[in-house]
Amino acid sequence: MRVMLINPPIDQVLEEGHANPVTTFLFYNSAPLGLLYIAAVLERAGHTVACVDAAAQQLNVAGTVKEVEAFRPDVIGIGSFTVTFETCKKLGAALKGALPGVPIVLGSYHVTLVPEEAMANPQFDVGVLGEGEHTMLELVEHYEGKRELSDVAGVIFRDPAGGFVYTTKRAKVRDLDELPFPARHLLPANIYRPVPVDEHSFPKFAMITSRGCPHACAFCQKSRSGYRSHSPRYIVDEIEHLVRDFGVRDIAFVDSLFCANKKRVYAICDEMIRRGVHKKVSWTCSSRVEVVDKPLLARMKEAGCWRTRFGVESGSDKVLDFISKGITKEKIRAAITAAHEVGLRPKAFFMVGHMPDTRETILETIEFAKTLPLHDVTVQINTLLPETPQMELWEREGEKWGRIVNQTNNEKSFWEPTFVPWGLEPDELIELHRRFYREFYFRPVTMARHLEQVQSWRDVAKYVQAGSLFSFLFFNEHKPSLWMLKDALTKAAAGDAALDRAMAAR
Ligand code: B12
Ligand code: SF4
Repeated sequence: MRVMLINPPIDQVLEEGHANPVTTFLFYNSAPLGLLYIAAVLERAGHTVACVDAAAQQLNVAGTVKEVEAFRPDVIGIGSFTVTFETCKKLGAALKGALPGVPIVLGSYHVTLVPEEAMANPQFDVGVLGEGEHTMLELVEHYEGKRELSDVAGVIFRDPAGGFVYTTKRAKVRDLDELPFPARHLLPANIYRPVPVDEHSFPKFAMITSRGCPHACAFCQKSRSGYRSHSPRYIVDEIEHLVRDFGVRDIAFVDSLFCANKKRVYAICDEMIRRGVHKKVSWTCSSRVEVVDKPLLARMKEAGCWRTRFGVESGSDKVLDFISKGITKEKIRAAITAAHEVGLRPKAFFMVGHMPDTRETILETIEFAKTLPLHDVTVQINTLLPETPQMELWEREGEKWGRIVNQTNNEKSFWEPTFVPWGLEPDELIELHRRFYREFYFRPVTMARHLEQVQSWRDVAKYVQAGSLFSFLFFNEHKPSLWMLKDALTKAAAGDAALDRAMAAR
């Protein structure tokens, strides 16, 4: 069968100006691996698959429909993110209008988290809950007439008599190594550009080496989601495939938690070094602060790692405790200092607007971040998403903690307030969020750490891009105008052209 898989557009976000360019950049920087794993499993079974990443290919709804029509699919699958769900609904309706006989399957995060709300939209025929590889394959078999819909585990559909039907729960893929590598050949490789400060060498691809997370941070949808890992052999095989078939020189391991335990990380590093891939690619990964120590970080560096990203979230022990982060300021300092000392250019993720946050705890967090030897930070505004421990708390204790100020899905981009703790105002939260970036980056020590990295014109182009993106945070108060957005992206594109020329000259 002919199957079309789509990562939906983000045009509504752009049209309504709800996202700033930093957010917009986040939508383009890595291929949708979940979709590509499904594509690979379908191709292995002999189906013909095409993919559209409308967000990265900058297609609007009409442009996406045109691509789909040209492919003439028998089945369409669309991934659903909360922040893009409004556009996803529009796309589903437009596709139903254009290709009324073609079933549309909705998968990924949003339908998994709020199945009935998502499937109340009649343009979607079936919803896939959780991991999609085997479910989508069986659904395609159903549309071929080879099995009943009720025999496909892990789906939801509307009952013609009213209400919804859930089939039996789909077990998570136990042995990840049984999966083929994501079908990256189905999407153009050159459309994905890292955020400039996360750039090291090109081409840079994303890879997943594990799924799920055993921890239970209050804000996170991966909380208590179980943990499974690919074997070091599979991981290094995939790296070799990326180097051989795509010329990849840098890899972002985008697992929820790459450094889940020391043994796994040592085993991966050992295999990389044994097979010599550390001489061909560099890489970055995520970690919890309590998992790593200096010898492990040094081994990672030896195996090609150039950056570790740590989930820090707050600089207040009181807040860290409340969000069940399971770490302290002392542990954070130890891990980040060790990473810096071995040359891993540590980056940390923070959030402002946690339920117990006050102006004081946020200022404490900014001050704390400035005392750490960090090279970069990402700061987001806490957003209550379904199926997170903090959403359960909100549902139980609600207004004890604060208020919801924005309700729609497309505001849940993590860059504008949707929930505001008592004692703070939405504008104040925005101001503190922008202030965090300003105070962190506009310091001689941070600038010096970045200047040390400038070794070529390519690096200069990179920092021009970064500057044009960050200017929104520094000089524009709330929502950027589309003109500024266009300007920033044009400058980024000019930088990209310079990078392309540099790559071609290699
Ligand atoms: C890599 C990544 C990205 C990449 C690529 C995104 C993409 N489209 O795949 C980039 C950097 C671009 C990105 C951007 C954003 N991300 Co992001 N991202 C991740 C991350 C770290 C890994 C995703 C991944 O590859 N997982 C591995 C694959 C194998 O799993 P999977 O994606 O879940 O796919 C499986 C199922 O979901 C399902 N499935 C997926 N697609 C489809 C499609 C069909 C048709 C079917 C049937 C099934 C199906 O089957 C897949 C295979 O089993 C996750 C956290 C995590 N570790 O999972 C966050 C995460 C997905 N991102 C999130 C968010 C919020 C964002 C952003 C809004 C930015 C932000 N503020 O953080 C944007 C929006 C992006 C967009 N609309 O495309 C949230 C999603 C929350 C939600 N309810 O929507 C997550 C869960 C992080 C979190 N804990 O909050 N992200
Ligand atoms: S924030 Fe990180 S460590 Fe915490 S539950 Fe989510 S993925 Fe796990």
